[in-house]
Amino acid sequence: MKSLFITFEGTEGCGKSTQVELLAERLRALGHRVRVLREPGGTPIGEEIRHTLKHSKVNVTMTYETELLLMNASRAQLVRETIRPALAVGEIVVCDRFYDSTTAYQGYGRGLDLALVRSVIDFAVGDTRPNLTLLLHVPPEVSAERLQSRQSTLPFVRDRIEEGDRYFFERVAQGYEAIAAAEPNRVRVVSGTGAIEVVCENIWELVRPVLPRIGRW
Ligand code: Z5A
Repeated sequence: MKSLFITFEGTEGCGKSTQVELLAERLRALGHRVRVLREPGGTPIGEEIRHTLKHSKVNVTMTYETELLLMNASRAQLVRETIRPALAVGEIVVCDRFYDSTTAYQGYGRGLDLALVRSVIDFAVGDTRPNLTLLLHVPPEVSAERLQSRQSTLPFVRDRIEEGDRYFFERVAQGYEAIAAAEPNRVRVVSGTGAIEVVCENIWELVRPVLPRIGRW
């Protein structure tokens, strides 16, 4: 039975969530069974961890080490509770962020030792690895502009990770560049600055060749 595991990555406001939904819609229209997930979160336990990481009142004292472990606790649960069972029955799993986010944010952004970060990730995911990772690239000013216009339409909710300074987000962006350079076959960089439909088409060109054939396994 063939399955496919696709992850989306990028800095905030790059358009991941928008493109995850569009891709899932397109795949379902072709008859694929698709599971859309997000990190941190995606399971009841993971969603509680997400709240602790992002919005909880007590998270102001959270250390970077705790952040690393909580991200990967959520991930370990998601991999075993949802991703592996879905892949085992031939579903296409599309996940909004996965372990490259940890390398970029906790490794490059927070400055935690990269070898240590890698070993925590390895423990959390084992051999469950994405077949294809779509890294949406937008310059920081586009990211900031989109987040600002979105925030102006929503009630304010404090998010601890978004409180990082400009240098933190610059390091995260450099981290993504390094990840893409290290694994060019898995990690494909897509410009996220064009119109939503154009980005969607560019993503489709990368996904189409790796799709499992329906009904032929
Ligand atoms: N994190 C971590 O540190 N370590 C980890 O291991 C993991 C995560 C897994 C999760 O936040 C946070 O956790 C994130 C990384 C960290 N922190 N930060 N900062 P999240 O899940 O709440 O949010 P996010 O992943 O950062 O994504 P986002 O901010 O929601 O943005 P997005 O999904 O990339 O973009 P979007 O929601 O699709 O689009 C943003 C807006 O732009 C929206 O109004 C769209 O309508 C608009 N948009 C989208 N595409 C376009 C185009 N092409 N043109 C114009 N406008 C567009």
